[in-house]
Amino acid sequence: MVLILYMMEISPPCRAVLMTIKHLGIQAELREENLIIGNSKRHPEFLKINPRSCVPTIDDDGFYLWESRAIMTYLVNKYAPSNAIYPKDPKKRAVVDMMLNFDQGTLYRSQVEYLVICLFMRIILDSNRNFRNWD
Ligand SMILES: N[C@@H](CCC(=O)N[C@@H](CS)C(=O)NCC(=O)O)C(=O)O
Repeated sequence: MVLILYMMEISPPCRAVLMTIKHLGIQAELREENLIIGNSKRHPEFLKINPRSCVPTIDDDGFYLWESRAIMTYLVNKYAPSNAIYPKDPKKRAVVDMMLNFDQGTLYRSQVEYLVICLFMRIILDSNRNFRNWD
C-alpha cells in the first residue's frame, strides 16, 4: 500500500511533510483536503481517519497519524532510519528535536500572533476608511 498524505498545498506544516517525503524519496499519493475556514464539506472518509480534521494527516497502510513533526520523524524512523536528516546520535537528534519544538512552540505561535494583529489592524483601517467615505 502506498502512503497517503492528506494535505492542503498552501499549508506550511503540509509542505514540511511534503519536503520530508521528497527528500527521503518515499512514494506517496497526495490527496488535497480543503479545510479552509468556513468550508464545511469535509470528506466523511477523512473525518473517519482523523476526527480532529486537520492536515497534514497520513494513512500508512491503515496507520493514521497527524501533527506534522510526529509525521516527519515517523517517516524517517520507518522509511530511512539511517538518513542524516534525523540523526541516531542522541545529542544530534536532541538538537533536531529542539528545533522542531522551537518551531512548534515559539516560532509558529509568534508568526500566527503577528499575523492576527496585522489582520485585525487591517480590518480596523478598512472600516475607518469605509466610515469616512460615507458622506
Ligand atoms: N500542529 C499541527 C497544525 C495543523 C494545522 O493547524 N493544520 C491546519 C492547516 S495549516 C488545518 O488543518 N486547519 C483546519 C482545522 O484545524 O480545522 C501540525 O503541525 O500538523
